[in-house]
Amino acid sequence: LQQKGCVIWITGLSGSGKSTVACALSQGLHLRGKLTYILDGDNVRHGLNRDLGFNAEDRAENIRRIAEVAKLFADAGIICIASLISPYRKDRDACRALFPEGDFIEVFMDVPLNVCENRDPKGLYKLARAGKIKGFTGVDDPYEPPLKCEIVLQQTERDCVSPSNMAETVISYLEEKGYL
Ligand code: GGZ
Repeated sequence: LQQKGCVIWITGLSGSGKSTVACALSQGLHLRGKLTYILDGDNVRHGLNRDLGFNAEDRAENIRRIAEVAKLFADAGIICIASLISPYRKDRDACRALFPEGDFIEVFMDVPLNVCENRDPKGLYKLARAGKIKGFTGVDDPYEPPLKCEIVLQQTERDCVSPSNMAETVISYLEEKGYL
C-alpha cells in the first residue's frame, strides 16, 4: 500500500469554516493523488447518527461513532477528514486514544465567536439568540478549545485567511510528518 491513513480532526464553533476547510483540504490532497473521505458532523447526523441530538451525552456519542468510522477509513489507508464541533475536550481526547500515536491530527479552527456569529451562514445563531434553539454551542452551550493540538488555524476580524491557504498549512504538516 502506497498511502498511510490518518484522521484530520477539525474542531471549532459552528460557522468557523470547518466544512469549507475540509473541502479545500480534500481537493488539495486529491491533486496530490491521495484518497480522502470527509465525515462532516452535520451530514452524518442525517444518516448514521440521526438518532442523536445535542445534549452532552448525544454529542459524545456522535463524536465517538464518527471517530470509530474514521478509524476504519484510516485503517484502509485513506486520509479521513472529520469536521464536527466536538466541543468537549474529554470527548476529543477519547477519540485520540483510539489511534496510534501521530495518526490523530487535531486541527483547531480558532475563530472568535463574534466572527462566526456575524457570518451566521444558516441563521442558527440568530435563532439561538432568540431562544428558538436551545443549547447552541457558543451561545448557551460550552465550547472547550484545545489546550494542545497539532494545528491551529487562526482567523481574526482583521485578517482573513483563505480556506485554500488553511488547507495548505495542513498539507505542509502532513508532508513534514511523512503522510504524503
Ligand atoms: C451546535 C447545532 C445545534 C446546537 C444544530 N449546537 O454549523 P452547522 O449547524 O452546519 O453545523 C452544526 C451542526 C453541529 O453538529 P456537530 O455534529 O458538528 O456537533 S457536535 O460535534 O457537537 O456533536 C450546526 C447544527 O448542527 N446545530 N443545533 N444546539 N450546532
